[in-house]
Amino acid sequence: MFFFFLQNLFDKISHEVIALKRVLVGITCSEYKDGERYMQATGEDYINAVVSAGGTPVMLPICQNTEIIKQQVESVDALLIIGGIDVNPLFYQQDCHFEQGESSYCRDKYEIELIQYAATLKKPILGICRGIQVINVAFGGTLYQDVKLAGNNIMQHTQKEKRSYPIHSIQIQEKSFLEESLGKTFYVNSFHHQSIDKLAERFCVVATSHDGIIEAIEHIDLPIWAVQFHPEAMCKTYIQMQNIFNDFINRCQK
Ligand SMILES: [Mn+2]
Repeated sequence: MFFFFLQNLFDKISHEVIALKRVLVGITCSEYKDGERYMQATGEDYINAVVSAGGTPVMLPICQNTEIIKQQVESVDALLIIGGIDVNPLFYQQDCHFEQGESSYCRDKYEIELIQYAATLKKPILGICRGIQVINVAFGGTLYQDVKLAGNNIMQHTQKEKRSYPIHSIQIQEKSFLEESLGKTFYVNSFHHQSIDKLAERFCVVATSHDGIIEAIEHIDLPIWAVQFHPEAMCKTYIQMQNIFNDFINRCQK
Protein backbone atom coordinates (compact mmCIF):
# COMPACT_ATOMS: atom_id res chain seq x y z
CA MET A 1 0.00 0.00 0.00
CA PHE A 2 2.76 2.37 1.02
CA PHE A 3 4.63 1.39 -2.15
CA PHE A 4 1.64 2.38 -4.28
CA PHE A 5 1.39 5.66 -2.44
CA LEU A 6 5.08 6.35 -3.20
CA GLN A 7 4.66 5.22 -6.79
CA ASN A 8 1.70 7.58 -7.28
CA LEU A 9 3.56 10.43 -5.63
CA PHE A 10 6.60 9.80 -7.83
CA ASP A 11 4.47 9.67 -10.98
CA LYS A 12 2.75 12.91 -10.01
CA ILE A 13 6.04 14.71 -9.29
CA SER A 14 7.81 13.42 -12.40
CA HIS A 15 4.79 14.37 -14.49
CA GLU A 16 4.90 17.90 -13.06
CA VAL A 17 8.66 18.15 -13.65
CA ILE A 18 8.19 17.13 -17.27
CA ALA A 19 5.28 19.56 -17.61
CA LEU A 20 7.52 22.33 -16.21
CA LYS A 21 10.35 21.53 -18.61
CA ARG A 22 8.38 21.72 -21.84
CA VAL A 23 8.70 25.23 -23.16
CA LEU A 24 6.07 25.99 -25.84
CA VAL A 25 7.91 27.69 -28.69
CA GLY A 26 5.91 29.54 -31.35
CA ILE A 27 7.75 29.26 -34.68
CA THR A 28 6.94 31.77 -37.43
CA CYS A 29 6.07 30.73 -40.99
CA SER A 30 7.06 31.58 -44.55
CA GLU A 31 4.57 32.12 -47.37
CA TYR A 32 4.78 30.25 -50.67
CA LYS A 33 2.57 29.28 -53.57
CA ASP A 34 1.72 25.67 -54.44
CA GLY A 35 0.07 25.80 -57.85
CA GLU A 36 -2.89 28.14 -57.36
CA ARG A 37 -2.90 27.83 -53.57
CA TYR A 38 -1.22 30.24 -51.16
CA MET A 39 0.48 28.25 -48.41
CA GLN A 40 2.40 28.85 -45.18
CA ALA A 41 5.04 26.55 -43.75
CA THR A 42 8.08 26.45 -41.52
CA GLY A 43 11.39 24.63 -41.93
CA GLU A 44 11.68 21.15 -40.48
CA ASP A 45 15.20 21.99 -39.20
CA TYR A 46 13.74 24.62 -36.84
CA ILE A 47 11.15 22.13 -35.56
CA ASN A 48 13.80 19.42 -35.03
CA ALA A 49 16.16 21.82 -33.22
CA VAL A 50 13.40 22.88 -30.80
CA VAL A 51 12.34 19.26 -30.20
CA SER A 52 15.97 18.17 -29.59
CA ALA A 53 16.32 21.01 -27.10
CA GLY A 54 13.32 19.70 -25.12
CA GLY A 55 10.86 22.35 -26.26
CA THR A 56 7.45 21.90 -27.87
CA PRO A 57 7.15 23.58 -31.26
CA VAL A 58 3.94 25.15 -32.56
CA MET A 59 3.61 27.01 -35.83
CA LEU A 60 2.31 30.59 -35.85
CA PRO A 61 0.72 31.48 -39.18
CA ILE A 62 0.90 35.03 -40.54
CA CYS A 63 -2.33 36.96 -40.10
CA GLN A 64 -3.34 40.61 -39.91
CA ASN A 65 -5.61 40.75 -36.86
CA THR A 66 -4.08 42.40 -33.79
CA GLU A 67 -6.28 40.47 -31.34
CA ILE A 68 -5.22 37.17 -32.91
CA ILE A 69 -1.54 38.17 -32.90
CA LYS A 70 -1.81 39.04 -29.19
CA GLN A 71 -3.48 35.72 -28.45
CA GLN A 72 -0.76 33.87 -30.39
CA VAL A 73 1.92 35.53 -28.25
CA GLU A 74 0.03 34.98 -24.99
CA SER A 75 -0.47 31.29 -25.78
CA VAL A 76 3.27 30.48 -26.15
CA ASP A 77 6.25 30.68 -23.76
CA ALA A 78 8.74 31.88 -26.37
CA LEU A 79 9.12 32.83 -30.02
CA LEU A 80 11.45 31.58 -32.75
CA ILE A 81 11.59 34.08 -35.62
CA ILE A 82 12.80 32.15 -38.66
CA GLY A 83 14.67 33.06 -41.85
CA GLY A 84 13.18 34.12 -45.16
CA ILE A 85 12.93 36.87 -47.75
CA ASP A 86 13.99 40.51 -47.36
CA VAL A 87 12.22 43.01 -45.10
CA ASN A 88 10.42 45.74 -47.08
CA PRO A 89 12.61 48.85 -46.53
CA LEU A 90 9.58 51.06 -45.96
CA PHE A 91 9.47 49.53 -42.45
CA TYR A 92 12.76 51.34 -41.75
CA GLN A 93 11.87 54.45 -43.74
CA GLN A 94 14.09 53.85 -46.76
CA ASP A 95 13.46 53.80 -50.48
CA CYS A 96 14.10 50.58 -52.36
CA HIS A 97 17.72 50.05 -53.44
CA PHE A 98 18.42 48.29 -56.75
CA GLU A 99 19.73 45.23 -54.84
CA GLN A 100 16.66 44.89 -52.59
CA GLY A 101 15.11 41.43 -53.06
CA GLU A 102 11.62 40.00 -52.76
CA SER A 103 9.62 41.08 -49.69
CA SER A 104 6.17 40.55 -48.17
CA TYR A 105 4.51 43.59 -46.59
CA CYS A 106 1.99 41.33 -44.81
CA ARG A 107 4.65 39.07 -43.29
CA ASP A 108 6.77 42.05 -42.17
CA LYS A 109 3.82 43.83 -40.56
CA TYR A 110 2.75 40.63 -38.79
CA GLU A 111 6.20 39.74 -37.47
CA ILE A 112 6.92 43.29 -36.28
CA GLU A 113 3.62 43.33 -34.35
CA LEU A 114 4.32 39.84 -32.96
CA ILE A 115 7.82 40.82 -31.78
CA GLN A 116 6.75 44.17 -30.31
CA TYR A 117 3.89 42.59 -28.34
CA ALA A 118 6.13 39.71 -27.13
CA ALA A 119 8.60 42.33 -25.88
CA THR A 120 5.89 44.06 -23.81
CA LEU A 121 5.22 40.69 -22.13
CA LYS A 122 8.99 40.01 -21.78
CA LYS A 123 8.61 36.69 -23.63
CA PRO A 124 11.94 35.21 -24.78
CA ILE A 125 12.68 35.54 -28.50
CA LEU A 126 15.30 33.81 -30.66
CA GLY A 127 15.80 35.32 -34.12
CA ILE A 128 17.51 33.54 -37.01
CA CYS A 129 18.77 35.15 -40.28
CA ARG A 130 15.81 37.26 -41.47
CA GLY A 131 14.78 36.98 -37.78
CA ILE A 132 17.75 39.11 -36.58
CA GLN A 133 16.90 41.67 -39.28
CA VAL A 134 13.19 41.95 -38.57
CA ILE A 135 13.87 42.14 -34.80
CA ASN A 136 16.29 45.03 -35.44
CA VAL A 137 13.69 46.79 -37.61
CA ALA A 138 10.90 46.15 -35.05
CA PHE A 139 12.96 48.09 -32.48
CA GLY A 140 13.83 51.00 -34.80
CA GLY A 141 17.07 49.82 -36.44
CA THR A 142 17.91 49.77 -40.16
CA LEU A 143 19.40 47.28 -42.64
CA TYR A 144 21.94 47.38 -45.45
CA GLN A 145 19.73 46.47 -48.41
CA ASP A 146 22.77 44.60 -49.70
CA VAL A 147 25.94 43.66 -47.76
CA LYS A 148 28.06 45.26 -50.52
CA LEU A 149 26.81 48.65 -49.26
CA ALA A 150 28.49 48.01 -45.88
CA GLY A 151 32.05 48.69 -47.14
CA ASN A 152 34.75 47.93 -49.71
CA ASN A 153 35.99 44.55 -48.50
CA ILE A 154 32.78 42.72 -47.83
CA MET A 155 33.08 38.99 -48.36
CA GLN A 156 30.50 36.62 -49.80
CA HIS A 157 27.65 35.99 -47.35
CA THR A 158 25.47 33.92 -49.70
CA GLN A 159 27.36 30.67 -49.75
CA LYS A 160 27.36 28.11 -52.53
CA GLU A 161 28.26 25.41 -49.99
CA LYS A 162 25.61 23.07 -48.47
CA ARG A 163 23.51 24.56 -45.65
CA SER A 164 24.94 22.16 -43.08
CA TYR A 165 28.55 23.34 -43.58
CA PRO A 166 30.18 26.65 -42.62
CA ILE A 167 31.70 29.29 -44.88
CA HIS A 168 33.10 32.06 -42.66
CA SER A 169 34.22 32.60 -39.08
CA ILE A 170 32.64 34.89 -36.50
CA GLN A 171 34.30 36.54 -33.51
CA ILE A 172 32.13 36.36 -30.41
CA GLN A 173 31.96 38.80 -27.47
CA GLU A 174 32.87 37.52 -24.02
CA LYS A 175 30.03 36.81 -21.61
CA SER A 176 27.43 36.94 -24.41
CA PHE A 177 24.71 34.32 -24.93
CA LEU A 178 26.60 33.10 -27.98
CA GLU A 179 29.92 32.60 -26.18
CA GLU A 180 28.02 30.29 -23.82
CA SER A 181 26.94 28.17 -26.81
CA LEU A 182 29.86 28.44 -29.29
CA GLY A 183 32.91 29.85 -27.49
CA LYS A 184 35.04 32.83 -28.63
CA THR A 185 35.12 32.03 -32.34
CA PHE A 186 33.25 29.65 -34.61
CA TYR A 187 32.74 28.88 -38.30
CA VAL A 188 29.17 29.51 -39.42
CA ASN A 189 27.11 29.16 -42.59
CA SER A 190 25.89 32.27 -44.40
CA PHE A 191 22.73 32.78 -46.47
CA HIS A 192 22.06 36.50 -46.28
CA HIS A 193 22.62 39.32 -48.76
CA GLN A 194 21.34 41.92 -46.27
CA SER A 195 22.59 42.72 -42.76
CA ILE A 196 22.11 45.12 -39.85
CA ASP A 197 23.22 48.71 -40.52
CA LYS A 198 22.07 50.95 -37.64
CA LEU A 199 21.56 48.79 -34.58
CA ALA A 200 18.30 49.33 -32.66
CA GLU A 201 18.58 51.04 -29.29
CA ARG A 202 19.24 48.89 -26.22
CA PHE A 203 20.74 46.08 -28.29
CA CYS A 204 24.42 45.16 -28.41
CA VAL A 205 26.46 43.38 -31.05
CA VAL A 206 27.76 40.04 -29.76
CA ALA A 207 29.37 38.62 -32.92
CA THR A 208 30.84 39.93 -36.18
CA SER A 209 32.58 38.44 -39.21
CA HIS A 210 36.06 39.68 -40.29
CA ASP A 211 34.52 42.24 -42.66
CA GLY A 212 32.57 43.82 -39.79
CA ILE A 213 29.13 42.43 -40.68
CA ILE A 214 26.94 41.96 -37.59
CA GLU A 215 26.35 38.23 -37.07
CA ALA A 216 24.63 38.19 -33.64
CA ILE A 217 22.93 40.61 -31.24
CA GLU A 218 21.26 40.56 -27.85
CA HIS A 219 19.01 42.96 -25.98
CA ILE A 220 20.39 44.67 -22.89
CA ASP A 221 17.25 44.27 -20.73
CA LEU A 222 14.89 41.89 -22.50
CA PRO A 223 15.30 38.14 -23.23
CA ILE A 224 15.92 38.66 -26.96
CA TRP A 225 18.79 36.97 -28.83
CA ALA A 226 19.42 36.69 -32.55
CA VAL A 227 21.93 35.32 -35.06
CA GLN A 228 22.52 36.09 -38.75
CA PHE A 229 23.54 32.51 -39.63
CA HIS A 230 21.44 29.31 -39.65
CA PRO A 231 22.34 27.14 -36.62
CA GLU A 232 19.32 24.87 -37.20
CA ALA A 233 20.90 23.69 -40.49
CA MET A 234 24.20 22.77 -38.78
CA CYS A 235 22.92 20.95 -35.67
CA LYS A 236 23.75 17.52 -37.08
CA THR A 237 27.18 18.44 -38.53
CA TYR A 238 28.38 20.69 -35.68
CA ILE A 239 26.88 19.64 -32.35
CA GLN A 240 27.70 23.05 -30.80
CA MET A 241 25.00 24.61 -33.00
CA GLN A 242 22.37 22.60 -31.10
CA ASN A 243 23.68 24.34 -27.94
CA ILE A 244 22.14 27.59 -29.20
CA PHE A 245 18.68 25.98 -29.01
CA ASN A 246 19.40 24.04 -25.79
CA ASP A 247 20.66 27.20 -24.06
CA PHE A 248 17.68 29.18 -25.39
CA ILE A 249 15.20 26.65 -23.94
CA ASN A 250 17.13 26.64 -20.64
CA ARG A 251 17.00 30.44 -20.42
CA CYS A 252 13.24 30.32 -21.15
CA GLN A 253 12.77 28.25 -18.01
CA LYS A 254 14.42 30.83 -15.74
MN1 LIG B 1 27.39 35.87 -42.84
